[in-house]
Amino acid sequence: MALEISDNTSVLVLTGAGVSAESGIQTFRASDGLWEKHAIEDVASPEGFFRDPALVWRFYSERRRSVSAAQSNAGHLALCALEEELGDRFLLATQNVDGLHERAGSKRVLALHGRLMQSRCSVCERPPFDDDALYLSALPMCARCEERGGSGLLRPHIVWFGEALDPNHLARVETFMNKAEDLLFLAVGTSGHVYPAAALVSVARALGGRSVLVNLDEAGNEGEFDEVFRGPSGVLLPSLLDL
Ligand code: BJW
Repeated sequence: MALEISDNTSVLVLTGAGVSAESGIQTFRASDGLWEKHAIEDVASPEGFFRDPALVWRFYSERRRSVSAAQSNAGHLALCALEEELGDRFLLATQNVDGLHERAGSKRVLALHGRLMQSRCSVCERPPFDDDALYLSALPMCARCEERGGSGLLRPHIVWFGEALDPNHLARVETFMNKAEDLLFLAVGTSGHVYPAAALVSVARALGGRSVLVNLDEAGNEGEFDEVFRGPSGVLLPSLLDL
């Protein structure tokens, strides 16, 4: 069964780790997921980073390594094909930091939780820059700070717990939803446990939008969706989007 998408429908897609699972990227909350082997407060909080930056850099370096070897899957490609049809009536807000949507060809992408293949300084205002290096032993220092006699430590360009998402991203999501004549909110591969992303479905509904979830397991906010399709996104998305 295909989703109803007409000439005036605008589609806001929210993706999570599940959409990359079929590319071999580990999710977070599965029994064999990333949070099973790593304490969230150690590797995904600013406090954890300042306590043990070497541990955090090892965690993100290993993830850089596995993402470099991965490829986009049929779910990423289906969303890319939908964007080609809808143009500006499409927006993809992803919680994933792996860049696989862009590698599939998606263009209107907001990386809500940052980008794995970028770093930034933990001290100065130097903007985030592309960086796929692995820091498995020595800690990386900020060249700009060093030029000025300082010693800022580089950190991954990731939004950790307790840190704010880019307000421009949230503003763009809000504007997109407000402008939509007929809004379809489509969440894919996300457990619905992490905010503010998990609250977008209720915003869409409050604006009169339809909401659809495609997920393997039951999500924390599942009751808020109009329709739920259970299964792998790489199989379900191509048929739901009639591609
Ligand atoms: C498949 C599949 C297949 C598998 N096909 N499906 C309101 C209430 C309560 C708490 C809060 C609140 N507002 C804010 C908070 C605090 C906090 C929060 O949400 N806590 C909760 C845990 C309770 N939020 C924050 O701190 C956020 N910041 C914030 O709100 O700032 C406010 C602020 C304002 C001003 C100043 C300062 C602060 C930041 C959240 C950052 C999240 N970061 C992480 C880690 C970093 C990124 C990284 O390292 O990669 O992002 S946490 C982790 O969870 C990661 C993910 O992006 C995120 C979501 O996980 P996701 O994608 O849902 O993955 P899983 O594994 O949980 O689920 C995968 C799903 O896919 C499963 O359901 C499977 O079934 C399914 N699946 N295979 C389809 N093939």
